[in-house]
Amino acid sequence: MTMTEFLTQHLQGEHATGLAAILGNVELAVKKIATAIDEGAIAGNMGSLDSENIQGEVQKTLDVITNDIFVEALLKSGCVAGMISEEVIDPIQVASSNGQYLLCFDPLDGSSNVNVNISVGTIFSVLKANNIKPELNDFLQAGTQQIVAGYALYGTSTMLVLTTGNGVNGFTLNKKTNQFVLTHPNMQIPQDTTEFAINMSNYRFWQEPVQHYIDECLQGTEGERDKDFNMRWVASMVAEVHRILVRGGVFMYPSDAKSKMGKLRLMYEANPMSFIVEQAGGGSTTGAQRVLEINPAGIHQRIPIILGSKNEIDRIAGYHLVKKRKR
Ligand code: AHM
Ligand code: MG
Repeated sequence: MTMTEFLTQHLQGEHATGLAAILGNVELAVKKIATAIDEGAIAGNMGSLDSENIQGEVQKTLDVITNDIFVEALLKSGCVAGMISEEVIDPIQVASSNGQYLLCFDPLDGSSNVNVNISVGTIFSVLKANNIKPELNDFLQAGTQQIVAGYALYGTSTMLVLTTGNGVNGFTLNKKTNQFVLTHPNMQIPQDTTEFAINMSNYRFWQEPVQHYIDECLQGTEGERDKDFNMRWVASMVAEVHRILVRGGVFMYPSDAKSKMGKLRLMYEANPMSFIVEQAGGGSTTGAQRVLEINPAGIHQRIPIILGSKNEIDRIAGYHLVKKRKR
């Protein structure tokens, strides 16, 4: 079944027409981005630019190319009133639009991987526009308000994984037909896991609950957990979340002494991924709070995030709670 056929069958209610248009254009954008990434150095798409984004990170050539592809495709949907992107400081207002939706996206997540030919992704989410000419405040909605969230993974295959609030489905790009095909219906994250993903080089900066959890994992059969754990770190959140959707695991970018609010951005990284993970039966927390319930203070706000297999997430949240009680 193609993604278009799937959406025709599954999108229902007041949002069906608008979301079909938006997702059709997301699909087009993702195909174009996949081609730009595939062509890489041949098309002169590699390397960095002189510019920086709002987070002060040097922009890669592909950061800008992929942002432009996404904006251009979504402008065509006619349903989007405004957009925010990791690569653009202010909200993008769609001047001539009667659009009823807002789009939040990171066009190229994990872009430090691009020049070394490792998987990257695109993350997006759709909110209802309460205003035809949306201002910054109109975007500041909690993650529970998301109507759709998804990511594209440019890995060994190109995939699009989506939730419309009714489970999670994964589609693989068939390059022969140029169509996304349903290959991963109703994705479910196993409740238990023995795999974790965290940037271990930050160990000395973490707070005690995270250190405690990782210490236990490292002790394996010789410690409290009485089982050995495995570790992965791709440095691409999309690749880590995809692995967790396929075989379980925990992904963490927690708050630490260097970056109190963590590294990842709430509105176009943490919220869409948390929506997808919860829809697949997993959990997502800052340690102290469910990510989806946070009221954003800014469109580029950062947030600590710990997500994945439900029983492990509950355990880590429990460690944070114990620490809070001791204070
Ligand atoms: P980016 O949006 O600038 O690519 O940064 C987000 C990425 C995530 O995909 C990944 O989990 C993290 O940054 C990697 O961080 P680190 O450089 O500490 O490994
Ligand atoms: Mg990013």
